[in-house]
Amino acid sequence: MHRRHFLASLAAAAIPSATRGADQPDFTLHIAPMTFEIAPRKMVKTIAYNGSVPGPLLRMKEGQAVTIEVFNDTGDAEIVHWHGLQIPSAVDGAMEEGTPLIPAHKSARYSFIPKPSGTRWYHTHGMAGRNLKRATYTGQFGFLYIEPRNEPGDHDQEIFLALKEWEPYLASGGVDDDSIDVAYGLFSVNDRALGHGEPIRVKEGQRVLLRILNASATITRRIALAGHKFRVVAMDGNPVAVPQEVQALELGPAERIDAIVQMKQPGVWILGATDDHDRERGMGVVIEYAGQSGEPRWLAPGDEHWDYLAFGNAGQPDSQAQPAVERVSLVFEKKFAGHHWVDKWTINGKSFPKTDPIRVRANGRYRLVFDNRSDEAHPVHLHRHTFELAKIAGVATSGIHKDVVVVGAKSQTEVDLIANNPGLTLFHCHQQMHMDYGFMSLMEYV
Ligand SMILES: [Cu+2]
Repeated sequence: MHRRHFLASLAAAAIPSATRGADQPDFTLHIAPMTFEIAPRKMVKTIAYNGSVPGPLLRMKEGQAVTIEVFNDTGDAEIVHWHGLQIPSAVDGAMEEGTPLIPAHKSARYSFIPKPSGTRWYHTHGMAGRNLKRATYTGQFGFLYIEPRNEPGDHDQEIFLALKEWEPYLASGGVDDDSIDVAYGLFSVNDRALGHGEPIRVKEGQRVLLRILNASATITRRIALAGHKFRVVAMDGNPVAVPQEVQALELGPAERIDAIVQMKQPGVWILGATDDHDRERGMGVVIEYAGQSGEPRWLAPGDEHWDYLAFGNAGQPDSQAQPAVERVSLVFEKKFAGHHWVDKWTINGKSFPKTDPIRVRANGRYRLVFDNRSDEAHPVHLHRHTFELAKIAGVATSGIHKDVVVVGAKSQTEVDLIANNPGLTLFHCHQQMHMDYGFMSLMEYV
């Protein structure tokens, strides 16, 4: 049995028109201000795609060319990034790589051949600085799923869940300094706060595939499903070497996890943030078995430690068997900018746009060494490429292919990269505040 079921909000729009002419785009997006009801009489004003949060699910076939027309119906220039796709710089959706901005009240067309298959997403790639009404603080995000040529049909339902915070405001940061950080007033899974949307309806014995995205601008999220375990099958859309059952999932901003849940505990349960404050303010969704009713139950998971290594093979990637692996060291540091001011971030001692470019040769093999000397974790993202995790805090691994990796505080993560997509390539922290204040660099093919 292989039934596809989407949450109602995701099924809207964006179905390619069967009657389109040769010049018609496959998908159309409108960027515009909108208001949605996150809970009864609780409205959130934001900017989103096609009037929905998340934007429409863009479902593509691997290797089959698509054209997406994007109308910018706002008063500011915008840009859309197709996250996790191996496509040319001119359409990737980052102005630093040379993709043009879409001027206010104008449109642009993006044409590319979607690859690789898996759970991808799209989002604005604008800058925000201290203006939290812009960039990834808004509702400008949506799922982009690339169907593989052969999809294994081993689940009964497929559900897309985006985790998101709303009503951002600037607040004083940690205890040790007076840095400025971002805090939020409301939380949701897709467009609804916990308890105020339709539950996910399941039946005992079903295998439910959850495709989960952390669409946060700044927050790393830990989530659990009371009474159940997740079998992690893919990360950032790419199948993992060793699928593994865990009690809780952790996702940095922009990370995706595909996990299968075996429904074998009839009841009404909460899938939500393990952080009580954020879950109680909306970060969760109800899972309801057929024929069950009552108050949704939450049970905190154990304090199992989230570790990428659980999903990889022990030992180095195969690329290590090949000669000419060059090491590229990237040191991340924070520069305290002053009390009640936003910190600056540096890569090898410099902030963007002054950062030194990472120079690679086409088809060269590189070991990128992310050396995080700061006391915060960073979800670093490389555009237009997929890398393989090679070493985490000194422990070798292989078989985990990603486009974002959370580098722990005061820790080193090494990844292997094959430079197989020539063109300017952006590397940055996906924490919007870090990216906007210097944590960014370009990779150049020489
Ligand atoms: Cu960061």
